Amino acid sequence: MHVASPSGVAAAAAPVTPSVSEETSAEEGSPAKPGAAPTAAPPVSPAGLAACAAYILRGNDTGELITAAPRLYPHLWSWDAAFVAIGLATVSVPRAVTELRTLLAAQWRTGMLPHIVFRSTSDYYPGPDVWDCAVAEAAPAVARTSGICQPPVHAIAVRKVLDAGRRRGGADRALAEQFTAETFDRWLAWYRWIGRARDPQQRGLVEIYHGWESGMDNSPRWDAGYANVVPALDLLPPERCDLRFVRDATQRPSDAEYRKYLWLVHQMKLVRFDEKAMRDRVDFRMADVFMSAVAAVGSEVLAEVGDELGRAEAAAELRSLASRFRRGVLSTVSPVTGLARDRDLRTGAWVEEPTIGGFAPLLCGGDDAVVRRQLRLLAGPQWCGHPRLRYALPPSTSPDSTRFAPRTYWRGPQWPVMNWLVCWALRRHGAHELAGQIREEALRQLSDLEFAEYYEPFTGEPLGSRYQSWTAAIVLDWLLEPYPS
Ligand code: 2M8
Repeated sequence: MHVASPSGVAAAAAPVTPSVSEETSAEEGSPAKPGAAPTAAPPVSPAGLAACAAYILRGNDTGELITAAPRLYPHLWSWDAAFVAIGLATVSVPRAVTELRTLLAAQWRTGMLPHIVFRSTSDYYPGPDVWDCAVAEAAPAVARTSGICQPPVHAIAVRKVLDAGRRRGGADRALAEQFTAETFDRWLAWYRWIGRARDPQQRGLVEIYHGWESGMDNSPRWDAGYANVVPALDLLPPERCDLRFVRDATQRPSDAEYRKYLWLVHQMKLVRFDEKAMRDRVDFRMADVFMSAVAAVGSEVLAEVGDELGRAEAAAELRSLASRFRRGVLSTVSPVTGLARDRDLRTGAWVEEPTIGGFAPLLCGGDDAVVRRQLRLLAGPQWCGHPRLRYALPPSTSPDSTRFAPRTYWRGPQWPVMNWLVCWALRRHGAHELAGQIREEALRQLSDLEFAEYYEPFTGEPLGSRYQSWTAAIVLDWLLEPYPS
């Protein structure tokens, strides 16, 4: 990995508290200037950066919930909420607990945590009326939600909230411990659901029926799967809501992709979101290796919490789930590239595209030789050490891929939240040096104060939404959590 230049955050000479200017404020929709060089990062102290991050979360807080972004994503997204809680835990344990409770209140009777929990008002497509989850037997009565799921990172958030409460002591400790004990069975039901409903044949691989479930919506990981999705109806609305807020359409999925996304929702609705029927009737069915790794590590983390609560039986069950998913992930590793691979369950074909999803074994571990090879790959010239990168951070798709698109969403840009997750996993495996370098580079990138959803890897230009909640949240964790240097 090329050596990180001195951090703009850590090396800032003048501890200037940054103010958010009109120009950057809420302009998720600012017309993009393709190829424009980013402006120089303003000098900002760690305290200033953390204050800005907290300010952004405060701004995105509707009282009901913290929206994933101020305008582009005006609702609660499942895995965003987990990362948001991780950040909130550093500044307010009670607010972090509330966020997780809001998500849990929308849990389906099956145990599934839905990928979106909708607020009462909506300026997002497809909104609750399109999803129409009331047709599903298992949908909750108290909340309007989508009918699919997202990666189960939530146990990490529960762990972080518990640790933060214990560190702070007093009422925070009492609240965090009470919350964890009281909700443990709800989280357990969620991981059980993943194992039962999404890995019915116990391959150790999570099946998904929509790219949205992966959280990496239009990644080249799903191109083969989407090639089989042929909409019989054109469900695209006359105006794409998302393009009102991100006006450079190249940063978002295309209309053709959106038609497929909406067609899959339509197909799911026809079978009333019944999990068995969805498996057979929906045109998209992929084994998602990254989500499987998240399921493995999430189950493991929840098992550790279970141990502390004296829930030995549940902990053993979670550990066996974790080892099933770990084995599944390792079974997909290409001996040629060293990367883990998704699989199209309709055709049996492996997906060979080099994307960040290929680093699934770094998340869940399980084979030291595979992990060592992945550490070298991650630091090497196809990834963080690519000579053209402005910041030494993993792009969502390797720049060496023919499908790499530096401005397009999950097809190339660097995602701060992914950097955080990779960093967290590296620390868990004891790779503190590489984790420290990624943290430092990521904070340098984020000292532009845009808190963008994703970044152009060669220029560092902020892309997509600005003031994205999970971006602000991970900044808080990185700056306020006591990490080894
Ligand atoms: C993006 O996905 C939503 C659909 O779920 C969208 O594009 O409208 C993804 O980046 C996803 O991972 C994320 O959870 C969501 C909200 O940040 O936005």
